[in-house]
Parts: sequence; structure tokens; C-alpha cells
Amino acid sequence: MFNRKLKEDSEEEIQSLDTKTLGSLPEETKQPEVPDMVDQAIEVLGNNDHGSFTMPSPKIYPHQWLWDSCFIAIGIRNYDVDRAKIEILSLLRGQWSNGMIPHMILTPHADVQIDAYDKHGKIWRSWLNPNAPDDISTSGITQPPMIAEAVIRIGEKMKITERRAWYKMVYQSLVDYHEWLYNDRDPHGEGLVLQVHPWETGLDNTPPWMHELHEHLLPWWVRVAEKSRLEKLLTPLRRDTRFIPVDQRFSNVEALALYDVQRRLRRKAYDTDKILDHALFAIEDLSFNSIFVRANTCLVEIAKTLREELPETLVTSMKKTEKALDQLWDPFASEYFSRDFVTHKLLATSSIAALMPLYAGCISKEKAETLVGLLENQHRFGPAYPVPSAPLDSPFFNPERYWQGPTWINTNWMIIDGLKRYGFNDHAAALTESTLELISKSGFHEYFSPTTGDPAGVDNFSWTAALAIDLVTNG
Ligand code: 9WN
Repeated sequence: MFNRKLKEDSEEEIQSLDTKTLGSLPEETKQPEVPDMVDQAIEVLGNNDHGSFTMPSPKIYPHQWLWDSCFIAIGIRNYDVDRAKIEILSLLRGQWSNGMIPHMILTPHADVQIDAYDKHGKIWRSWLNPNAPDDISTSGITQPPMIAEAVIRIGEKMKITERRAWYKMVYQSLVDYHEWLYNDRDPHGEGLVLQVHPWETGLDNTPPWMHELHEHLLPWWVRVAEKSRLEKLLTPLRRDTRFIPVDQRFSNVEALALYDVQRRLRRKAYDTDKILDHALFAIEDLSFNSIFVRANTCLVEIAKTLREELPETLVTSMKKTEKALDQLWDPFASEYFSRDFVTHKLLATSSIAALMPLYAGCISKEKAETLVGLLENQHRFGPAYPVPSAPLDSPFFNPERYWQGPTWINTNWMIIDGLKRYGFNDHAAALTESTLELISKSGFHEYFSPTTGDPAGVDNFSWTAALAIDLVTNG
């Protein structure tokens, strides 16, 4: 159950901050020779600050997103630990009474300059589900569970007493969230959790999901629109393409398909049982489950620091997940893939997810070496500016198109972390260097061409700025 006390505590803590100073660097903590990139990144985060949370981009993402806030807090902890805590507490405002943490908390922007998607929550209508909070509109799905990682990373910057107090504030919410993931999203107790919308992976139009969507779930009217090229009429109506060339975003057909899935979920009031009764679109996503394994490890560490016993059923499930991840290994392709929840077939379409088991940290050293081989392969994941979100030899590969080729800083950050944990320090150092080179060459963009390093997507993107700070400071 959602911990009301935590909600009150976090509101108090959020209010106790002078919002005008949020995101700015206190004089006394400034290092004498902070590199330029860090100063500029702090400025970007300050500009995107909305008081108690940071918008990924005021232009196209003016709400709060789950994994964005985690990456943002990981960056901010390096210069303002209190503000980093607020970023996470403000995320927990949106937690549902069944434990789910939604992927978006919608902000009713009063500022007319901000033309936000679903300003009043009428598209998501989270109130259709009785577990949704009364006082706030959210989406009805989740996103990769990065929160435990962010909590630990913030804790690293504190002395032990302060760290314990911090962990205590968020502990119950984290337990509730991880329990919800098992109770709701692992109905057969397999150890792997399922996702019901590509947005839940954070990798929106990632090849394996788009392949499945196209094969099995494209509604007839989208197929007609695609065939007759009527979908082209949608371009001028799109908000995102006012700021970003259409070729760098998801296609119109993908946009229609994504919204169609969202509509179906809304019709079931975001109730997982009802969704699984009717829809056959549920995937045990490789990237999501890899992040979940790592999040479980972080939660165990948090509990240990607090000398708390995690619920036994949760511990049993966590162990199962570590083993179950190996069921996603395809020995013929020598690669991990996502799996269809219903048919249990591996979805042999490659994407950045292939490398995420490194971040999970539970695979064998031998398999980790095979994944490093993928990173070294120039025809797959090793172009000039790695790591591409789809391998270069994929039929989906396009260096500019969103999650179908471009290099993203958050996935690089996770891969670097995994490489270090497996002792591939030289690879981690090389990837840190090329990532920072990319940002210094092309700015704090949302993503970059893996072949030329050119910027793509929106500019002044929050997690690019935040993770640049983190890589410079701790890389
Ligand atoms: C839908 C905010 C989010 C990220 C996702 C990214 C994109 C949203 C969108 O932006 O998704 O959730 O509107 O396309 O794919 O990873 O969290 O930055």
C-alpha cells in the first residue's frame, strides 16, 4: 500500500525548498576548475527545472517522467544532494495505492507558452482506475524501474546516518513498487515481468516491439492509412515535429499504433488482468527485466543498510528473476532477446536491449564477454560513436530515427556501469570518452547519429546534461 506518511513527508520536504534556488549551484560547493561542460549542463538542468521536478524538455516533454527523473537525480546528486532527493520524492507523489509508479505525472501547465501533451490528463484519464491518486493525474503504465538505483546513487553522496534517514523515507514505496511488479506483471510467477506498451520500456519505437506491433496488432484503419499514404496528413498535426524533423521521430504509422495501444489500455482502465484477458500484446522485455534485476540488487542493499527484512516472497521472486533472465538467451544467435509473454517465443529482432544484461549484472562472465564482442563489432554495435540503439546490420537501422539507430546517453551510462562491474575497465573508459566527446561535439541533444556524431532530437535534453555531469565527475 502506498505510504501516506511518505507522501506527507515528501510534500513537506519539497515545500521547504526555496524553489528559486533549485538547480543552481551553491557557491561553496563549486569546484575551482569545474569543466565547462559541467557548468553548461547545470544551466540546462536549471532551465528545465519546474520546482520539484525537472522536465525532460520544456519544448516537447513538459511533464515528469519516471526514468528521466532517476537519471536527472543521478546527475544532480553531484552538486546538490537535496535537490536530487526532491526529484525522487516528487516522483513518488504519483505512486498508485497498489504500488505502481506511473511513467508520467502530468502537469497542468498554467503557462500558455507551454503547449503540453495531455495538459489536463484527459487522454490518460488515470481516474478510471481506483488505485490512481485523487489529487494528481498520471499515466496508467510504468517505465523501467530505475528508482532504487537513483536512491543508492544519491545515498553514496551522504554520511551513513543521513543515508539511513534517506533510505528510510523511500524504502516502503520501493518495496510496494517492486511487489506490484511481481504481483501484477508476473501473473504466472515466472520471474520475468511483462510490459503492455512500448512506452513502458522507455525505448518507444524499438525494433522488437515495432516488429510485433506491425505483425500482430496494427488496426485495420492504420493499415489502410499506411497503404493509401493518408498517414502523411498527420505530420502537420503533430506537436513533436514542430521542433524536430519528422525523420528523427517515430513514423506517423508508429505514432498511430502507439496511441491505439494506449487507447486499448485505457478502455480496460489500466487493469492488468483485464488487459491480459483481451490483448495479446504483452512482452517480457529484455531491457526492462535487466534493469529490474539491477533494481532488485539495489533494493537489497537499501534493506541491508536499514537492517530491514524484505518480505520473503519478494526475495524468492528476486532470485527467480536472476535465473529467468537466462531464458532470454538464444544459443543460436548468441544473443539475448525479449520474449512474447503468451507464446514464450523469443523475439529475434535485435536492439540496444541486447547489451542491457551487462547492466543487470547477473549473467556469467562468459556471456558478458560475448556481449562485449557485440560492442566491439563494427558492423553491429561498434560504430564511430557507440552505442547505437539498433545494430548497424538491422533492417530497422536508421542513424537518425529515435530508438532505431541513434546513440542515447542513458543507455551508454548503464552499459558503462555494467562494463565496470564485470571488470571491463578499458571498455568502460573508452565508452565514457566517446560519450563525452559526442556531447562536447554536438551539445546536450536527446540523441546522436552513431556514425557521424551529429545531434538529433530535441536540444537541451535533461538526462543528457545530467549524465554528462555524472560521467565527468565519477567516470
Ligand atoms: C513517451 C521523456 C520520454 C522518455 C522516453 C522517450 C520519450 C515519450 C514520448 O520521452 O517517450 O513516454 O513522448 O515519446 O522515448 O524514454 O522517458 O524524455
